[in-house]
Amino acid sequence: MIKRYKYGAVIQTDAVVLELDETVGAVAFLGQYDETAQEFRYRLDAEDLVYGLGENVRGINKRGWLYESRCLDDPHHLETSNSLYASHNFFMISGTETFGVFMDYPGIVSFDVGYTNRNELVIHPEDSNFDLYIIEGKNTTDIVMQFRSLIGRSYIPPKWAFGYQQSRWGYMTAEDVREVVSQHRENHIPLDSVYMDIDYMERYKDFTVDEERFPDFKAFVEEMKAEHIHLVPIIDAGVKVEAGYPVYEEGVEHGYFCKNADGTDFVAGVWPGRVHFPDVLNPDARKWFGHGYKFLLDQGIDGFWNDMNEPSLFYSEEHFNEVLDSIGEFKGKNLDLEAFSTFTSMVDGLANNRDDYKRFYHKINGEMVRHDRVHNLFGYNMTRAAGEAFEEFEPDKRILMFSRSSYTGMHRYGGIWMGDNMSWWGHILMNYKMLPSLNMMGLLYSGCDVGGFSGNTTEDLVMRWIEAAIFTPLMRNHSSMGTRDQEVYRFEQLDTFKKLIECRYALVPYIYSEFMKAALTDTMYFQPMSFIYTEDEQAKEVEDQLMVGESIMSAPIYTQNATGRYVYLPEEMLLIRMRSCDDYDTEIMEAGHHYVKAGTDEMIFFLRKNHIFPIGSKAESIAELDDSKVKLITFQDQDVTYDLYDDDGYSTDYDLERDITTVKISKNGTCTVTGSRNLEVTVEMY
Ligand code: MIG
Repeated sequence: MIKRYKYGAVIQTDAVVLELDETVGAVAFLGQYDETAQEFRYRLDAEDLVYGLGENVRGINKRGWLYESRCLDDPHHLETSNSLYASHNFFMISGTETFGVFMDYPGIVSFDVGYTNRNELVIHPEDSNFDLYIIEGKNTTDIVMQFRSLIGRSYIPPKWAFGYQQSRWGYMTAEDVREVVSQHRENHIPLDSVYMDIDYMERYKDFTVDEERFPDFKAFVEEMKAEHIHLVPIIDAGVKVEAGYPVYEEGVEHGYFCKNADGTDFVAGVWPGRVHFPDVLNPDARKWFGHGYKFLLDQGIDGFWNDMNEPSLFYSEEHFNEVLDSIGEFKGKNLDLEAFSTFTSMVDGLANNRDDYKRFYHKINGEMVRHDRVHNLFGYNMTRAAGEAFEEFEPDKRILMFSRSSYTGMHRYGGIWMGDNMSWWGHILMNYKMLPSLNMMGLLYSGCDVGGFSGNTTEDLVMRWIEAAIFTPLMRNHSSMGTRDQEVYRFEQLDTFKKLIECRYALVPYIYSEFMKAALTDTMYFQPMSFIYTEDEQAKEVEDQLMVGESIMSAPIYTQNATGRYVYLPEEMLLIRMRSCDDYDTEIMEAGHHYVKAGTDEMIFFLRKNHIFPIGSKAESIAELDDSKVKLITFQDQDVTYDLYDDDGYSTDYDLERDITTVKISKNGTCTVTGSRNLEVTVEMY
């Protein structure tokens, strides 16, 4: 049951798709909103767990930290960060009372989850205009499903986006991209796409391609398609200020950019230098910006990633000038600690300064709304611009789209990646823990920069990270300019990398099936163990193992030089230790704590008892995947069934009933297959 409470004059966020009547009176569970302090307070009992808040640092259980929903470009996020790139204001309390809360509010809001007082949760928005939804349900799974039905169905990418993907900021020319592709193809390392970072554009101008570095782009896209490679260009939020550049000229002419208080176009600095921000909160401007993607669609492009859309500001022109004016005062000064830090913070404070959010405006329903009031909606609406354009231009085709920033609602138009992580062992775990929290928000197509974005990586780190990401829908190796190269062919153990990536392709039948079922039934693909083993006290504390779909429990290794790891099994399970698609060993393990060995070239995961795990075979691209046969690995002592979903992978015509093949394996091992597909199966029974 979902109740909606309304406070003040709400600015429509379009997060929610269901229209619910307003409930009046004190809020269920949370009680009275304190208008003066602008907060809700909830007393946490010792055993209460808190789940949710989407993209954020720290644990799956969010207790013990202060989180602030403020979409922020923070490339060096640490355990002490309060905000990351996206804002997701949904959380659940599970314990003495079990319920979900969605704070539908477009401005900055903080969630103090037992940080100030360890037994208190405080929700504090910057102003008192919001919709609050309280969801009551049987358990966390039920609450998530209700929340998801409230916010609408998740975005579904094309099937090729489940392949292995290679990216790096620094592929400057078509030749560089060709080299990456041929290294993979010649070494038979599977690959489905190569990303194009900002350097493909003419001086960082959206919807342009540099003709010198990427001559005859359309033909190049074709050439890559012939190799089963999809090129995925980046689109940035800022539009370069440059006379004669059509996107700039059109935006100015129609008033489609964000404005200063005096009605002139707001100037910020980002990649291209001075830019204007397209006012994607204004439907006309959004439509116009979305139409920009057509330039690339027309050249055969079928995937994009949206960047810098928090929006990230290197500086605002106004603030920059203020700093320049005051900086002169420091000339000849004897800087003590205080003066020195004042000086450095003036310069450091130029980027992503909160005060800059008060300098510009959006046009919403004909009214000028200051940016700070709607800050968290920008990335969502940039991606929505693209999504609405895809519906218009390619209604029957799935286009890959994921964004860096988001707010609830954006999950209907694209997925997200987790932004700029570091090549740190600790970030394998940090990113892994975010997966179930993102799934709760409907962000099913997500993943992180495998191998780490900033800092120099190492061969073993990339290898362990690939293993950790083996079930992640978005599996993209990406790194920053200036860091050590980390395409897998750069390393000595190339053959091991090849085998591990082949495993990914063999797992795609399961990954895709579970992903699609989660998307079409508003459920989660990655779940905390405690969502399944609800009565298991120990499971509530496990933060480095996840349930993946209905059959698998994953347990990645994320420490340097480890030759194995501790795992907790809430029930008897089948260990699968995999080196390649056809080289793995298995072991039935009883419930409890174990130390499981796994060399750097091996990954481990577990099959739940009385569940079926379908695996396919290796392929060098998704297009070449043989979907006519699967091997069913089963560990059972009773009759079991599995619904294997598959479809054409490219069209938007999905049908849960039609596209399911049901396999049933009886206790004595006989297997029956029902459904419209001709599926050849072999059974490997334990
Ligand atoms: O300020 O386009 O998160 O993935 O490679 C850096 C260059 C801008 C940030 C993205 C990253 C991308 C990089 N971008």
